[in-house]
Amino acid sequence: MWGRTARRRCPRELRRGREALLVLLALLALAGLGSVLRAQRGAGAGAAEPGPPRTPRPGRREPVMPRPPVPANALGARGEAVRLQLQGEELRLQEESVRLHQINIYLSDRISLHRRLPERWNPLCKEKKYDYDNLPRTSVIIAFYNEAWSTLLRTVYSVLETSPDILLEEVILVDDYSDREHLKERLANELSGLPKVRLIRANKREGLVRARLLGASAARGDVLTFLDCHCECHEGWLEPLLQRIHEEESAVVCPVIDVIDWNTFEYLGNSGEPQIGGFDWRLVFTWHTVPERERIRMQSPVDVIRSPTMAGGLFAVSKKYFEYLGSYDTGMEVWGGENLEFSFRTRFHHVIQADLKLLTSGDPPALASQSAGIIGVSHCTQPTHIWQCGGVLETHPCSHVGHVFPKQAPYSRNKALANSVRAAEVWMDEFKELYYHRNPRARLEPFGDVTERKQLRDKLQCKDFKWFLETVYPELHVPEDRPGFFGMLQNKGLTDYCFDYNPPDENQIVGHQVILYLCHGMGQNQFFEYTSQKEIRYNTHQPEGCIAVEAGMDTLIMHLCEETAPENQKFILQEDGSLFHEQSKKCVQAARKESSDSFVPLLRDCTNSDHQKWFFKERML
Ligand code: LR7
Ligand code: MN
Repeated sequence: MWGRTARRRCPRELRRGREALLVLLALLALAGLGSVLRAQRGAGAGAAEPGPPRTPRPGRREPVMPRPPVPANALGARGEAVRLQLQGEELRLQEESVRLHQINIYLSDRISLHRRLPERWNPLCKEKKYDYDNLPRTSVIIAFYNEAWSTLLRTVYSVLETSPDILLEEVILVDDYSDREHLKERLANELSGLPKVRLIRANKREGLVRARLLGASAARGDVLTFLDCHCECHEGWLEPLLQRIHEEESAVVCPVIDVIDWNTFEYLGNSGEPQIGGFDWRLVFTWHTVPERERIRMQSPVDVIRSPTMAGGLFAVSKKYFEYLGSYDTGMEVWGGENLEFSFRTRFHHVIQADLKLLTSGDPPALASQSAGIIGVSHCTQPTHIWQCGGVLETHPCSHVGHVFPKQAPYSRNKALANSVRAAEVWMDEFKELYYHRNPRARLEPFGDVTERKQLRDKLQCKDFKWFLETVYPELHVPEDRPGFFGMLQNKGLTDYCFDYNPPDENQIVGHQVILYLCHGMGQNQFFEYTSQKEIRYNTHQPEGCIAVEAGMDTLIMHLCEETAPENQKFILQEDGSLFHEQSKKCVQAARKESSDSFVPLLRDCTNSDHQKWFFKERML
């Protein structure tokens, strides 16, 4: 890889010049469309007013802009990994760009804004036919805050160069009060030369929720398609989303989110089965494989996949349905929480009767067309059947969009907690306690007023969270949290030492040893639940871990929990506080780890020592 990328490097000026020439050629090619495009140009600073209702007009199926040729040997031209071999000042600049953006912008700036992406779709997707002339048109809304030039512009170009002209109403960029120089005049100028692109600027930092809503309120399309500002759309990404909303107006449809590496700009992801969204009891979004029940429901691998939740950044929704559902909670600041809040809300309206029918009739296509005819936002104010207003959240396997996942958060996300609390308070009923148990700090977080959101929930006659868990997300284990049997698991002999589990990789939680650490009372990695099945569950994360003892060993190791607890995962917490491992007939003891100052729980012959006594404590205080 190193050798290959080294060969692909070319002097910056030369490459820049070549790219500029290509862009110029492309623009000349566009000149024939001049009048149409000029009529649609609306870029410029200042808040845009919602335009007049659009009149149907003919359009082309070709992308809004042709993609200028990019030499195959240009850096990262086909989405492959690039690792620049830099020294001295260049290396320093690269590192500085990573510090500032948490993305290797030094490299991004050297990769074409018009690059091609490797095929990432299931071959069956190519056989799909779309009803171009009747599909709704979409406004693509991209909110940005202090984004780097090349990642932002690559997003815009990739939308224009992959979206059929006939389907794209406009691209609305919402500047969320950025303070970087390149996003001021220079950006406005650049965008004013692009067809269908509008720029709106917030007058203060709004956070992504209200920034997106600024865009939505100016949007003229029938469908709102939200994207983050560091995306690359794959060819054919838009049609499946719009086709689905055309079929069912209450469908909220996400593309498959492919990963663009923050350091090499490699376009990752595969054409296999996409993952769906869930969450853990800290209200952190998680990815899951498609459950069996959903695979049975799907007619083919290129059918939409229902998903309990979405990641949040990339989705399409009918504008009317979005408004009907109460758009977003405008009390949410900066970042976080809105994705689960929106997912809960959408799915609370999920078509449960349809599911039941489906089970009895076994005829999903008929059902789909039937509901497509009846479900309409206009019917929703006075539902005669619950499912008339049913919403559904889906991922379309034929729509792929890449997203740069930064190295770490580039700006403070300290509002995320309050945002999650708002979602929990409005939508989770008594289940919010399970969240608070696992994140005691959340209980203390000021979250503002949610009266209006609760009223919205009443008005829409939403189902409750119990229904959501049982119907939409049955895979999620619902903790029992019996009083006295959850929280920190503290030792009596050692002062202030608790069970602690810190897997090096959050996505790979099994296989590591449980240790003892000073009790911190913050839930999270010191939170355990003792279940009536006698498991000690580590269930702040997904998938959940259960403490096990491997044959002949004396250490406590995290395994995945199972449907029924296997013998090596069973512990009896006895009245006197001893923690008895049934299979080995031994007791858990707080012991010093060999040749170190740290402590671990180990299996030992049972004694009366306080080092073998344990008790659960919910909080520090
Ligand atoms: O104050 C802000 N104002 C903004 O306009 C903060 C952010 N933003 C913009 C920002 O420039 C970007 O375009 O909002 C967008 C999202 O912010 P990111 O890119 O920092 O968020 P993220 O990609 O880390 O986080 C994911 O979760 C968020 C929860 O609030 C949002 O829903 C993001 O859109 C979402 N991103 C995705 O779903 C892409 C896939 C990531 C995953 C999993
Ligand atoms: Mn993002």
